[in-house]
Amino acid sequence: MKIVKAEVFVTCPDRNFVTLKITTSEGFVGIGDATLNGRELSVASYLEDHLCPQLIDLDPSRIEDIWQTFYKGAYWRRGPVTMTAIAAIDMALWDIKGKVAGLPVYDLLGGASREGVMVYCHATGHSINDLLDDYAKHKEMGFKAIRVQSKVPGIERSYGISKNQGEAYEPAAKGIRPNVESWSSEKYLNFAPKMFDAIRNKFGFDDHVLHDVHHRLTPIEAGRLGKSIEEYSLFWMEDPTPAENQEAFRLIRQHTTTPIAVGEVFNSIWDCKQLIEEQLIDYIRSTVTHAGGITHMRRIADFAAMYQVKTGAHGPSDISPIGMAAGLHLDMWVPNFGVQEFMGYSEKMLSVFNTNWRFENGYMHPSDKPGLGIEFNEVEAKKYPYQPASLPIARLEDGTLCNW
Ligand code: CS2
Ligand code: MG
Repeated sequence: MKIVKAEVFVTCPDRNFVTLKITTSEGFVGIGDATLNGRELSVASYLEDHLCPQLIDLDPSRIEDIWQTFYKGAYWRRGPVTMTAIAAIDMALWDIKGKVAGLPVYDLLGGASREGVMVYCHATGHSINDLLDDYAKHKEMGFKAIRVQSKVPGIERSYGISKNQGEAYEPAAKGIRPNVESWSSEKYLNFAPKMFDAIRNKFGFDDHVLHDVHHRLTPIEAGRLGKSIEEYSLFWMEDPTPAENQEAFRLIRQHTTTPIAVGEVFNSIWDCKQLIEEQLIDYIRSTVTHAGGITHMRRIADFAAMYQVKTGAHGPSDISPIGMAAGLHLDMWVPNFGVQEFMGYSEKMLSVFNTNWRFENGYMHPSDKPGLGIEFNEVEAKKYPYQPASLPIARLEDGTLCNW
């Protein structure tokens, strides 16, 4: 069997998604997610102008050899654009392999290690009271793990809070120029413990409560935060400080036992090697879509298992349902599973991606259909052309550019 066609589709049902479709000489079709929020066209071009022409006539069953060829053969290795492009090809080839074998991808990886994948949702509020209402709503929906984010008094617009209470959150605003949001670590550090205190006082300690700091603190501030919220027993505090300097997490570890999750912006095992082998983190957040696909994410997960680090994959709505489906297959197999983020998708998004996954009582299952178990509707996709969109930037009160 040979690859005879490799096509890239950029569509925008409420937000931009990039999809790769690989067709073989025997009519098997595989699909992969190549979405990189705010840089979609960069990945689309990397695929269309460089990798797709090289795919023609290759044997689709040789997933590892194709992965190695596009990783080592690029010379300019790693980076989010390169690794997202490779990931899309990898996902599509695993999808084909499953369809040829008549098996779901998690079965090809080694079979199910659990009955279902525990997922966490997002509860947000423009005030602590709004957050408590949104938390109760998600608890009612059956979620056992809930991420909490609230608007911080005195900070007008910052990560994780939609413009109007209750509307779906999409960080990338339409248009080529990023929105400017604001930040104050001092206001946030004084406020955060009150948020968790209100959640635990009202709902108790049975649920898993998570929180995303989103790279915005210095290491010592992150140590202060972790220490100040230990009594609330978080499942994790995420991205407490930027992770380019992996040893910065040694300082956080010296001050707090609050578990740490990092890695959604990572794209290879090298980005997290020190964090994992020094056990500076408890969960690795890297995803199939941005870290080289199932083939590379499986390597990262196995390396993490040696150090008792669990997976906690990124799962915002700016990873397409194809990437989510591929991630759920990995989650079903991976022995050192922690939790899977599931922000959810709009009706319009799901009109383009026909999923077969199941959600029940806080757990998800990718489906037992052969391959990834998801279909891409090209006719619907054509209704929603690409729209330029950019992630925000953030500035301190004195105007200094800071981490968003
Ligand atoms: C966030 C993401 O879900 C998360 O943990 O960090 O929503 C992130 O801000 C977006 O994926 C950026 O596109
Ligand atoms: Mg995050």
